[in-house]
Amino acid sequence: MNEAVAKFIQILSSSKRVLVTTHVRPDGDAIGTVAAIVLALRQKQIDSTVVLLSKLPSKYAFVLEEPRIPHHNFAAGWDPAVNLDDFDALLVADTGTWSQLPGLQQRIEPWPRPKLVLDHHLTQESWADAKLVDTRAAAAGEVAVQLLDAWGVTMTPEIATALYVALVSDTGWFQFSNTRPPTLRLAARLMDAGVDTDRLNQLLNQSERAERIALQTRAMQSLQLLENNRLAVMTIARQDFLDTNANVPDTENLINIPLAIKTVEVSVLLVEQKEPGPIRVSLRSKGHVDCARFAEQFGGGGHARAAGCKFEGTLAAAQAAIVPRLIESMRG
Ligand SMILES: [Mn+2]
Repeated sequence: MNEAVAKFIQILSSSKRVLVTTHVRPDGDAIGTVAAIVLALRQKQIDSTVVLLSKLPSKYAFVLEEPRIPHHNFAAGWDPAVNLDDFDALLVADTGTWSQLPGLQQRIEPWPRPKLVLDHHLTQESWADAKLVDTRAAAAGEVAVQLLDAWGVTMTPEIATALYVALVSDTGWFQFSNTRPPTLRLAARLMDAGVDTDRLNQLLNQSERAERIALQTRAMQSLQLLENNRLAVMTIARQDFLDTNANVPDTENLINIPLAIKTVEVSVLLVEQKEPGPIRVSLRSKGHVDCARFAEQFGGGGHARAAGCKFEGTLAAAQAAIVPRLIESMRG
């Protein structure tokens, strides 16, 4: 057995209660992986509580709500109902960096209990007591399966559904280059375990709010094609959220739209937050530019084909700082 997996099992099986969390602005992989882990812990008679650092996106609410997974939202600060003394370990899924866990570092760093990181991102820090990181995995959900299988967890329809959400979210329904044969074999195994894929397709792809489509229209109207149509730049301003009545989670996947254009190699989306705060910059590449390396110049990170960073300043200043640097790295 993999050493990290063994350490995870040793720490988790000697815990009575585990605090489980994931990165800010959780996506389907984050929520699905967290749900699968909580359900696995439940099977092992280990109690757990989920803390989210952002509001649970309504699209993914069913993943936690259907199996009645208790969760707290820390978006507005630490919920006093969650007392760290009540927990024997912390498990962080789908990130390994404090910057993706705003508000947790001060509380967790001095906390003398084991901290576990289960992740598939390249950008990592070394504060965890045990790390199960597989950067080849398309989703953190794939990494979670390594743990669940080694621990002898039964693949119930509920766990399989949560993991399927994780997989489809990070692979764009098995379209992105991170989809490997093991990803598809796992998907088949999850279907065998009882996933209703048609229901998930309707819940995840055919349940959009009209407000989101209105925001998408605004983003697409902002589209600029630079460098002989190789670089796509889209912006969303605070006013766009106000005019369309959309929310920050409604920006998910917008960045992928310009990649439909044949000539586009890199897509960048700059989002001015609804509340005062830094500009959020997302990057996607078809392969030529390493997005993670680029984002690291601005204190961000991620994967080669998908990364992000934050920029303190106005939307225009962020655009002026980032776009010329991106053009430079596309020429380099
Ligand atoms: Mn992920």
